[in-house]
Amino acid sequence: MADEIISTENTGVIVVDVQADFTELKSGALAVPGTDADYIDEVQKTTRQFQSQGLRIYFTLDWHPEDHISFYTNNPGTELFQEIELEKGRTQVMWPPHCVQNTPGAELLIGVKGPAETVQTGANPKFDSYSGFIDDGGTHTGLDRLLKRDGIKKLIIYGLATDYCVKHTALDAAELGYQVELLVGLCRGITPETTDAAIEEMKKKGVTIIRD
Ligand code: VGL
Ligand code: ZN
Repeated sequence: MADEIISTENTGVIVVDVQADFTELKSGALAVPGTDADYIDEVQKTTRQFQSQGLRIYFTLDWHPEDHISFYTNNPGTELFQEIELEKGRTQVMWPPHCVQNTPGAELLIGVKGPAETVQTGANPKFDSYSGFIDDGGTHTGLDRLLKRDGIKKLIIYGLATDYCVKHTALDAAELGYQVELLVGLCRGITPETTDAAIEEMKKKGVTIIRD
């Protein structure tokens, strides 16, 4: 698979949030279905292959403080997975506490031998950030700047979760003018319905969906 996709040196790879709390393998707080050892092995293998072909690797990490707004435990009276309106036009799903900074749940499960960049998201307690590029308050994470510094024009994206961080990262990438390919086989979603809808939306907005 990796062989036919890659040809240029201006291609980057974004591996989205492959962290302990999102996996069944580590009995994570917000484990995404289908994230067993085989899944992690495949992400690991493909990512290393891309790197050995000369592509630059960018990892995003969900990286929340303990008092993050997206945790239902920080919003008294709310229930798990409820969607609340924080302010006019800004909704927030109530997630279980996950990916708390510097805890085992936030651990990145993919390692590469060569250089890679890591971009943290959701570190502001007041704003969530499904996108690896821009948080819900409009603040840039620095990912776009790194990609521009490296001369990246095309992005290969995969990881967790298809219906949240992968979707928003891919949509923002397309909107920012990158050519985007989504490797669906290396993505897992939280629910089938939102995952299907996310893939449709990405396709509609110019993301090339690659199924292997
Ligand atoms: C994510 C829910 C909450 C994700 C992050 O990485 O898709 N989903 N925080
Ligand atoms: Zn999160």
